[in-house]
Amino acid sequence: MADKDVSFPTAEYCVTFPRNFLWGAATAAYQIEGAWNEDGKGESIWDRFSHTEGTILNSDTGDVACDHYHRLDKDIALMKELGIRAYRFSISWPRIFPDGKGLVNLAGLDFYNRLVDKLLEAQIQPFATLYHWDLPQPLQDIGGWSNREVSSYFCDYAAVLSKHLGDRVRNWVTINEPWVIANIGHRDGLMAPGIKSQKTSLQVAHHLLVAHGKATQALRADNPSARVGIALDMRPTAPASDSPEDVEAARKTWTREARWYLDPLFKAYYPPDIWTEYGENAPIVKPRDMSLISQNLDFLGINYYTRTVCSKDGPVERIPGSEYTEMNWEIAPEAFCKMLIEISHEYNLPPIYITENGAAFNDVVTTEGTVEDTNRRDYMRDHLLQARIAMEEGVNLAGYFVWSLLDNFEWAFGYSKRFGIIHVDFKTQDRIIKKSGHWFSSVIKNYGFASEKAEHERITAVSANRADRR
Ligand code: GCO
Repeated sequence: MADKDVSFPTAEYCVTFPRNFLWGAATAAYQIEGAWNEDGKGESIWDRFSHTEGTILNSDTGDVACDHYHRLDKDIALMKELGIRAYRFSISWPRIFPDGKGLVNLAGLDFYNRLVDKLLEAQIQPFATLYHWDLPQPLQDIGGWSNREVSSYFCDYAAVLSKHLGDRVRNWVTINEPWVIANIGHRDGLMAPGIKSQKTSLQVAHHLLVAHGKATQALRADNPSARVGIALDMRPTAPASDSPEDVEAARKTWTREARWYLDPLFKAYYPPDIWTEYGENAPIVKPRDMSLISQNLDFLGINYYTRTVCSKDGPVERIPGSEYTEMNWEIAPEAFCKMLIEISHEYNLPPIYITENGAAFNDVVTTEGTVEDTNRRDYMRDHLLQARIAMEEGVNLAGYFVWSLLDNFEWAFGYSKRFGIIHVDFKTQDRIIKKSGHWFSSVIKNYGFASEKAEHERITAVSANRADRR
């Protein structure tokens, strides 16, 4: 393969993106902020979970994480240096409401006020996620997301943020990855709050969608120009063989994981076959819930990392010939393109943002103090290439946020998995922009990247083909 580093202006062939394509980076509060009990912040379910013996690899916690809470200026300066146009961060609910409801903690609000002001000063658009998994522990004590009342407290929390930040924050993501919250947190018990019940997980999933619907209304009530979306984790499936059993396993897995959210959001119903299969575990749904859930959205956020190859006996761990990241996730950029095209045909979708895409690799700091993560750069490049092909196929893709800005606390894996385009030394808190970060920066500046002739021709061919079909 030709050197992928060829600098853009001199490259003979290139992959270019529209001028208004939004380039961003993403993080989440518990994974980077630290300051877990400072300035009046309450305890979250992730504080409780990570402080419980045996839950997190190496007994790591997010107590300090990247210490971003105290290093705001430095981190925004790094984003500015990279030329990032938008920053997707999450707000820690227990910083705003230490008890989950009731009294607002002004110091917590002040932190996000400063963050937003400084981002705007640096000409970086804020994309605020309201819920990236850190529920206030007092709300878990009354049942957490399995208690429908929590969706009303979430709505109150959204209203407070809209009132205080809505004059400057235009883009809001309500809930991040409802499937993971419901299934890994409440069915498998591997993430906070560590519950193991299929029935609870399905009710939680429904209440998360209800909470999304209520928050959407609250965000728009005060600020009619607010743009609201949700971020879904999406793993397309492929059958391990042509056998009808494998094909059916792939279809069912996709229905349980992706359609279970896409159908209510964009068609106002749950997939009937899986609903029947869940039997008495199916969630309690109240009248009007489905219209609340399926309100028009301004964008759909998609978090994409990998695909699942399904056989009748379960997911296939290793596909011969495929490459894998440190998470043991197959690198599957073509499945990304295919999925974007398929869902765009099937659903009437608003513009899509890739709200997360990235990879964990074992990074090494060289004696020169650099991180030569060519593997991560290639991962991003290959996915961006496929994103660009999907756009030529008619997918309404408006932006791309890399996961993640910084190496951070990777949930049950603690600090053992590095996803950042900026390296963090967790002892000294020193930051180093990795090779992938420098590359991403050049992509933003140049609206694209140097490519091989074949890649360039592929995009031109898709484009011509589509024009013919019109
Ligand atoms: C998720 C979360 C992120 C993760 C990232 C890598 O997708 O699980 O949104 O917080 O860190 O996805 O696993």
